[in-house]
Amino acid sequence: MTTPGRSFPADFVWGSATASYQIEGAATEDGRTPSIWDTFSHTPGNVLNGDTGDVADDHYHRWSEDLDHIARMGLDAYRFSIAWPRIQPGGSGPVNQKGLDFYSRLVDGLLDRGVKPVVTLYHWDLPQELEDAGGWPARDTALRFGEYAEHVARGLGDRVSTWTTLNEPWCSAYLGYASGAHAPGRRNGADALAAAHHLNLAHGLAGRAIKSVLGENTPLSVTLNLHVTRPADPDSAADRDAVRQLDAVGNRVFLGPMLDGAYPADLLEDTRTITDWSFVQDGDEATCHVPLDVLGINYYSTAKARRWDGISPREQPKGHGDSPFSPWVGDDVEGQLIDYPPVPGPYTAMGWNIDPSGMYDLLTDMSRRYPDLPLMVTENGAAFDDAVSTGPDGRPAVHDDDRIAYLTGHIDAVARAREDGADVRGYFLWSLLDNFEWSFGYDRRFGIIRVDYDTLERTWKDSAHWYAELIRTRQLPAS
Ligand code: PNW
Repeated sequence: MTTPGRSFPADFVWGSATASYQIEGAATEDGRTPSIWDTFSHTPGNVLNGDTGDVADDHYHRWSEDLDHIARMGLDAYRFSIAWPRIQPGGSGPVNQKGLDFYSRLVDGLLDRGVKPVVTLYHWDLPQELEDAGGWPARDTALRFGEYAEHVARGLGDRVSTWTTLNEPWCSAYLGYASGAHAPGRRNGADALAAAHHLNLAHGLAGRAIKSVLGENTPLSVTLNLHVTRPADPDSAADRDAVRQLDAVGNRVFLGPMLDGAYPADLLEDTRTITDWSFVQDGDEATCHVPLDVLGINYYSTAKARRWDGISPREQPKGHGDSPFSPWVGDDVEGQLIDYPPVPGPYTAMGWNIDPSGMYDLLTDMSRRYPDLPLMVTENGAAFDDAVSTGPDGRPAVHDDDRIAYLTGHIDAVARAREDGADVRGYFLWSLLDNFEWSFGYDRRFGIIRVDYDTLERTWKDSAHWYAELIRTRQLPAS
């Protein structure tokens, strides 16, 4: 892969991203109560090596040192998430001041260093008490989320540059309630679709709460992991229809209510055997449709789809139908007859294929679908098996050329999409630090800063130095 070198304007936002449960640790401190990820990770068999977020990167105590890294790297903005169980232990009721104070210090620390705080209200750490009361398949959870958003908006106020309601509701709904790969680990297709709706509703209620507390001009966003799926055989009408179906159930299930004010008709039709959608009440779709100022897009890789005629997923040959992109591995979803054939490599340590053209296609496609909506890449990055050597100074060194190549290819794709008219305002690299990679625990490292999990020492990988230079020059060097 060669790239010609690209330049970016001075106002293009360069950032990096993290999430509360993945970095904070301090799971029981200052009044925090368990989230579904505490329960899930402490249940044997759910997370590789039995890892939990109890300590993680200990960012809760080392936040100031981490902000110094951010400042030294020259980041324009930092995207982090707020742990709901720190703000409202149990998920409802008054604010826990100590929990709020942590984020208040963090926001001030960023502003002091000239870095814009980009807040995500929900990056998957649902208070366990709300899960016990039904979780996202229950309507009440959305109502509680609206109240939580109002508390945080009052607490952090106009110090926040951009408010993001949800991170990747696809993962919350489908990995949480259909495949069970993520917390809370439930497996029921109807519950997953009810969860998707209540996440949409939560987005609308939270967005409205934020704008009513802080004013209509407060920048509002949501981050979606939109799926780029291609037909296994482009000449097959059946495969193309499988792609349409996945676009409906994976992408338009969120884009529809949030951006168009209605669920797509083909989605409702395709999922009739799973649910009658009676959880959508009059007025809900209008509530979900709160004006957005920027759409956050997370992109990592692509998938292929093929229609299996007349073969239920259970009868498909082993190894198929278990793509991370397949939500339909729970029960009672026999109506979904889609197979995911392997995609060609190269792959990252996640087994995800490396395909920058997916980034280009996604950004240009979204700018065609929503021409007036600015876009922001809120996550992109890669896990690799980093080799640690000893540098000339006797300190650890990580020469992660593979990560630099991945980033180069994808940032080049962002530049090409911009040249071709996509209004992409910025790029947030996932992730600032190695961290708790959900069901893969600490085994998969996405950071551009290495974390030694014995000493919690931070070390810049080569990619961190490379990123700092890109930000300083606003130039992607030719490669
Ligand atoms: C995103 N999948 O997660 C999240 O926003 C991050 O917290 C995470 O660390 C990052 O991407 C890397 O995984 C995903 O299975 C997790 O399709 C799983 C999937 C997609 C996104």
